[in-house]
Amino acid sequence: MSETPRLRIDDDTWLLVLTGAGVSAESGIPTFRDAGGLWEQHRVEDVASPEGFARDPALVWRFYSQRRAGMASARPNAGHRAIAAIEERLGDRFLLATQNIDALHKDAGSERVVELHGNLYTSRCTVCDRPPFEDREAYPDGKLPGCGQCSARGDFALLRPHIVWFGEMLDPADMDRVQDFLLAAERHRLVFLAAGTSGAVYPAAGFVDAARRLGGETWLVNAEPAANTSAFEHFVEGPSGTVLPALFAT
Ligand code: BV8
Repeated sequence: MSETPRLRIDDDTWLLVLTGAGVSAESGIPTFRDAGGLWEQHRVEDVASPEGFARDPALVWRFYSQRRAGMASARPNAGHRAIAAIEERLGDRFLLATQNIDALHKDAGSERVVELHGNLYTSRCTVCDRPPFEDREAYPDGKLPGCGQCSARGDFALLRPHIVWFGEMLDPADMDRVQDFLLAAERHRLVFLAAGTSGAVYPAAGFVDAARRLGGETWLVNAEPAANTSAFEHFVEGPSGTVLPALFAT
């Protein structure tokens, strides 16, 4: 593999990292759009959309319960650890926005994390105003989990994964956090690095355009060219578990 170009991180660098399913691939978690990926077994509309959930909630709960069960043995890889280490070095000049719903960034020690698409281990009630809560249960096939607060009142209300599905808005507070970081970074040396993402899903796939408009330096680390590779100044092709530690090396 050709020598990895050096990403300059200096005292004025503000680094925004965006990750996708590819950074968890080396931890054994299937991606969405690679061969054998999650979407191969399912139509996106059926398992990651509110319409699909309304049509067949048992199928959606089976899809997310399988992913919860599949995560049990997963551990962070060197890519996750490299991202946590650069956060340690940069402090509030760093922010991680992840499209991933697994816990591997937090398990690796990342703290300044925006979970753009939600969290696999969180559920919420489809009826009452109970805040989203931790739920690690991989429900048995066909089980439709109900809200404990609603059932205490004698009502059955279906739980849903606290996930942003296609056609659903991302949490405005999350988007504001990314936007505020970019605006604060404008007065400094902004670097935007995306890793392990096909660049297929918006609004995350548009972050590179926002970074460029603000004069930021842009990097893509991916196993193959992504849908928006041309928007990046630098493209380093390779596995994130190898490339990120090299790229962030002091
Ligand atoms: C929204 C659920 C407002 C959680 C997900 C037309 C134009 C523009 C936008 C739209 C449009 N029509 C509709 C939209 C909006 C839509 C969208 O972008 N659609 C796309 C498909 C066109 N977006 C939305 O609906 C978002 N909401 O915009 O609201 C709105 C509403 C309606 C209409 C317009 C606007 C909500 C988006 C969130 C959807 N939820 N998932 C879950 O189950 O996980 S998205 C899903 O895809 C996952 O969250 C995943 O994170 C995300 C992106 O996928 P990637 O992470 O990139 O994974 P992928 O498998 O694709 O790629 C992995 C990459 O890694 C590959 O390139 C591979 O080569 C690489 N790789 C593999 N191994 C490695 C590696 N790289 C490095 N190292 C390795 N070892």
